[in-house]
Amino acid sequence: MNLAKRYSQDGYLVVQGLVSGSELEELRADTAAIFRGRYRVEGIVQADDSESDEAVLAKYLCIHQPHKISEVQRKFIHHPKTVEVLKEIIGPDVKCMQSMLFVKPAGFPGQAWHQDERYIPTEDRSLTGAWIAIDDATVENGCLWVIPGSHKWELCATAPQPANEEYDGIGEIAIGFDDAGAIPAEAPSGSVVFFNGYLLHQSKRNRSNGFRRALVNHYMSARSRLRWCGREDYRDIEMICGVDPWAERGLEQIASPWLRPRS
Ligand SMILES: O=C(O)CCC(=O)C(=O)O
Repeated sequence: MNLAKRYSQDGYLVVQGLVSGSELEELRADTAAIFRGRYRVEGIVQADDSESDEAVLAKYLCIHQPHKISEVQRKFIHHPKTVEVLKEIIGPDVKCMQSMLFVKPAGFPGQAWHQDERYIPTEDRSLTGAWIAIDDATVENGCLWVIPGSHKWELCATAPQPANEEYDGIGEIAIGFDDAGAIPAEAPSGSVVFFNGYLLHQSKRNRSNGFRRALVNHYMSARSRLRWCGREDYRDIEMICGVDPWAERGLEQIASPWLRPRS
């Protein structure tokens, strides 16, 4: 079965070996640089030379929109092999509106069940996450879990997160669905997990001794508008391939990087 057919059937794909060893090294080095304070980001404390990268990274869960400050992170939004898959599953015209760089150190919590389209709503259900495994992502260290086929459902209701030792306890959890079919999407480093914005997914606490680093970039069809962040059409985008039918609307600078709280 080809990639597009599998994606449309299951709502997600794990494509192994998309990112090379040297590219992963570059991502790891830039991740350390970001959290050591090379780029000025509110909340990131300038690391002392005597502190190891591990000691520095152990303080942080995730930074949103790192491509706004780092050319390395920005380059990975345009990663050619990732873009080839995006063209197959989204179509010829693709734009990107978000990046998130997870460090997820040992003991840090996961993200409760949700559907990304609830928060980043497209007009054509084209929202797609491309989740680059920088480290091997396993059940033990808190990989993604997905419900195959749930991308064909509508948006679920949500409720405030109840106390649960797996999650960060912040914000909402999707409710009113059967999670009996949930499976882990384990991904060796260098894999990319592509998942649809309606797909129910979660991650659990990192119960290993190491980090679970992942760079997640979010894409959608450039043909759809994006009602997001108070805009009728969010135009702080990067065109990835094809044509921007709304180019006459111009581009805006809206997003700046921010740290996701641990709990
Ligand atoms: O990587 C994770 O732990 C969660 C990622 C996620 O939920 C997302 O990208 O929507």
